[in-house]
Amino acid sequence: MTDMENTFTERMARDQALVEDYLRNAFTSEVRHADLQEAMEYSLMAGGKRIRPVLTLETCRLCGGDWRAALPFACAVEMVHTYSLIHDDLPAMDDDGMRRGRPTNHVVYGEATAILAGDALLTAAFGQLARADLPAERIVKAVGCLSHAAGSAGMVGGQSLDMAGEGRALDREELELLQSLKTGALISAAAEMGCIAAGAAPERQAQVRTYAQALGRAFQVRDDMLDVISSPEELGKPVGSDQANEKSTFVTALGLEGCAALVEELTRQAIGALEGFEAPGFHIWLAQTLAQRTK
Ligand code: GRG
Repeated sequence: MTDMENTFTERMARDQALVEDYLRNAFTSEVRHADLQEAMEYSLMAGGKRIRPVLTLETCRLCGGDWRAALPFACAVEMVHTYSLIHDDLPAMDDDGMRRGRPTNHVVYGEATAILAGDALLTAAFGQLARADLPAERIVKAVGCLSHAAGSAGMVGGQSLDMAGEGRALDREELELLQSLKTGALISAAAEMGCIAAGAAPERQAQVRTYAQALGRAFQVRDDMLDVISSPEELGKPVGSDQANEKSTFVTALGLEGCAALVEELTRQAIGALEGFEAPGFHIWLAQTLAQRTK
């Protein structure tokens, strides 16, 4: 590892620790039912990679903002992401038993509590936005950005297409649309909320969107590859589930080699979008690192 890579790895670890601390203290006295609070914290504090909140913090910094003020935005995105994972694992959706290296929420707390824990995390996310120590105008923009990305025009819409497409082969175009909504929209919102927190110019936000959309696509293609080439120990969830469920993925569409080439090309595109930023080193490193991730 070069000195530069070491520095970025440390910076990522420091950002992740900030996010962990903030999330740990997010619900202390508000939740009225101990089981519900436990279920929310069980999934939220289960050791996810925290890529989305790190992207918010680092993009705020990239745009010259005070990244500490972006922490509530960052953690709001992670709450939405965690809710989506809890609901995605439910018997009515993917019916998965393991996530983030532990039994899924509904396996431990039952379906009703898992649904409510997801609902409460989604709602709490918007409460977090309201709490940010930033100008009201930026908070309003962040509400618009996150609700658009998480809702029927974004992640929920993608999940709905996914459910509707079960049992038949999707073509490349359908797959791209589904994944750009299901996974890409929230990743893009995570980065754009960093721009919003920093009060960045619209042109800068547009560049960041291009970066994050390419990053999100590469992330999803790599995710499909990992379901074939990784192990349950590494991923914290079963592998081979796409094939077992006869799902259309980028691997079924392009093969493993085609996927590797696409991840490389998308990573190049992501990095190319950063031209003109003063210090894009972390974002470049992140794109390169995610392209080779093993979990
Ligand atoms: C239920 C509304 C609703 C949406 C579900 C996110 C999602 C939509 C489903 C998850 C299915 C899945 C495995 C998608 C692949 C990409 C992805 C989002 C992986 C999980 O994100 P990571 O790798 O997870 O960032 P960690 O645990 O590290 O946070």
